[in-house]
Amino acid sequence: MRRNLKSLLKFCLLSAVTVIITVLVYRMVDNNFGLVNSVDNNILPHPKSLTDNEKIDWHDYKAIEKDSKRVGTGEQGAAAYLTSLERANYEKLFRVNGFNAALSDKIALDRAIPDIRHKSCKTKKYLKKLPSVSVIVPFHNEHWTTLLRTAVSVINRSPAELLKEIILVDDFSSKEFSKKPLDDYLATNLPKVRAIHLPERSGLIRARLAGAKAATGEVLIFLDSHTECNVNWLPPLLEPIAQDYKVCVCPFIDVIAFETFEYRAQDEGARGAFDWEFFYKRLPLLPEDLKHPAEPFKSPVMAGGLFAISSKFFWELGGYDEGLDIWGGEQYELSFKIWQCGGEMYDAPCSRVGHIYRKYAPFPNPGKGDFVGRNYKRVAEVWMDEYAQYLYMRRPHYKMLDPGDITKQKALRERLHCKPFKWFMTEIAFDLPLKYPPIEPGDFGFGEIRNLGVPEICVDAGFKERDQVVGIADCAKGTDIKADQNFSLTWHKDIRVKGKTLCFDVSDANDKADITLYPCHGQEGNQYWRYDIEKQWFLHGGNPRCLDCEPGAKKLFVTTCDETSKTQKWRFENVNLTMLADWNNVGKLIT
Ligand SMILES: *[C@@H]1O[C@H](CO)[C@@H](O)[C@H](O)[C@H]1NC(C)=O
Ligand SMILES: *[C@@H]1O[C@H](CO)[C@@H](O)[C@H](O)[C@H]1NC(C)=O
Ligand SMILES: [Mn+2]
Repeated sequence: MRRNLKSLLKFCLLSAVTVIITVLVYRMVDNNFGLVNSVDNNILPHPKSLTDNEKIDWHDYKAIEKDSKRVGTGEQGAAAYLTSLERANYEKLFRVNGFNAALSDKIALDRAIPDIRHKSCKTKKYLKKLPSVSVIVPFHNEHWTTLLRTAVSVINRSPAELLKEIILVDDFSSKEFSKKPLDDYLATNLPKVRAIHLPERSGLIRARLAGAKAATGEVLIFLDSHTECNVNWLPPLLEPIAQDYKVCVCPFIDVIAFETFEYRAQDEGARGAFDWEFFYKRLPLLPEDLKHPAEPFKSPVMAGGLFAISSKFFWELGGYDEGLDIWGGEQYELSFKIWQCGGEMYDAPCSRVGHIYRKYAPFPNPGKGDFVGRNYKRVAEVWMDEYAQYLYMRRPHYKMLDPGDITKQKALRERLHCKPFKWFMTEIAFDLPLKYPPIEPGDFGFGEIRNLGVPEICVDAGFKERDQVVGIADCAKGTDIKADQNFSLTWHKDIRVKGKTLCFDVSDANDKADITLYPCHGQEGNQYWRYDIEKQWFLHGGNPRCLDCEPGAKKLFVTTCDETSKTQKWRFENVNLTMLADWNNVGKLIT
């Protein structure tokens, strides 16, 4: 009995020592990634308490409970409407804001919005020790209540101990309230919020820089001036930065409808990208991202307006290029810099922020010529190496634009030993060229589509618009009748009406289904077509049906393929045999 007790004690002691050693080794390894050490490289790793890695539930259940009970106009993110009596100001305010500002004035600044996060976000814990935050909100003539609602939502939905300050950067607004009335309002009602007033119109980029310079928090979070932060938005943005200060994190951006202020998701996430005219685009999530819907996933570029970055890393990267004017291209500049110069960028699905997408931009053109083009050229010249030519191919006048002095930016790239753009394209945006090829392949075929069973009949779009059905008509070739019978089978594997971005779309799975014109989405699916040159078939969809017609009824449709049918055979006026033979590889071309 005694012997047993002794050996049991020995065993316990041994186990305890093993556990302690394991924990210590784990902590030592882990310490090297802590923000505390990274923020100041001069301080050697110091022993942290064993609770440093502790995770806690950051939800503010009291506030959630209180929000759940709110009722009234726009509460819970429901669509709201003005009564006919309230519409007096509607037109005037809509015109200067690009959204329904009169309605905004009817909605509480602290309204509740629905918690639409993935359900696993609701039980997720985050590091107890997170860095402090400065929220920076640049604005130019933002409407009073949308600006204040932005600040109020930050305050109400952020842990007070993490939120150091909110800085509203007034970019030389001309609206009355943006000066003293705003300062007074903030001083009385929102002590954590202050406004800085720029002495001249500086543009979005320089306004953000001015805010960042004034900020004292460890992490900078940039927000647009008409946003609303959702439940527990802050910890998911901060944790990846606490673990590695060279990480930039973006929230999911939800939609606040410009007319009704309804709050809804735009989708369940996508990776940021661009096409070669520098339009912001999105790429699908990767299979491994889909397996972890509450975990941050890597994104090649940010949408631009909403992101968190450590102040240390932001300034190591030189902030934004100060030569960028007004707006445009800054999201690419910062994203390329982050990736190429040793950082990473993530989207955090559990952090959601609503944003009013305006109906139109209400501000006049600043009268500075093609400043967006000049910005793009700066970004291209400094960061994109040989890939810059693909932008210039589409916008040849960029070659003539003067990007200004870029020696400082080039020196920064040297100094930080930033990687080439080719590395970014092959490692981070590796699937971008599939969807947005630097050099677009030609068409598989184009011209008239003539039936072989009834050779005087051709496919005819009849000058129709979206959502209208495509039919057949007498072939117009060689006659002077105006006709709409010219189509391309593009490398996207869709059929487009010449001169329009309308595609042949079949959404009906019946045995006999209409073909409708719908804006081309380049995603195959409903718009996928293949031309089989041997059988002379136009095949639609992955479970293919064949293009067919009923000449008497003048009807065009897709139906089950039939080797013996004559009306299913079509002659396509011009085809590229090389491309057709290489069908499966087209669209996979990476140059
Ligand atoms: C049809 O469109 C192509 C370009 O897609 C053009 O080259 C061709 O001349 C057009 N054909 C007719 C008959 O207009
Ligand atoms: C057919 O496509 C190939 C590959 O894209 C291209 O090189 C060739 O010029 C095209 N031929 C014609 C006649 O357009
Ligand atoms: Mn905006």
